[in-house]
Amino acid sequence: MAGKAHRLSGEERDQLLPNLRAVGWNELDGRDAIYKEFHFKDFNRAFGFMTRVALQAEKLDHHPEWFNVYNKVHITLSTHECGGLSERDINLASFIEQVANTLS
Ligand code: H2B
Repeated sequence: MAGKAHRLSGEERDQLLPNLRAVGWNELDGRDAIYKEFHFKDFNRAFGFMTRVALQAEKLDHHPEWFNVYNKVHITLSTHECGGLSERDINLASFIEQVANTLS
């Protein structure tokens, strides 16, 4: 990944977060991270979604914290390197939205 991650400034958050909030991503209480719960029709869809996200995460060297049971996938995104939200999380969340929209 090129460059060091930096925590998003207030101004950057005002610019970047509204689109994600509008599709269900929320900031966590007590931790600088964003969170969303995805529900699919069945486990095959959920796991297909996770597979596609996993391959992209590996490519970006930026990995989700996630939890799966059957058709549910809960995802938290944050950047350990800077101890909070960075542009990497925004980029991964946008990719995740694209994948979810083709599978749900
Ligand atoms: N994923 C996330 N979500 N945050 C990170 O800071 C991070 C990561 N760092 N994946 C990467 C891997 C780092 O540990 C490796 C060594 O590049």
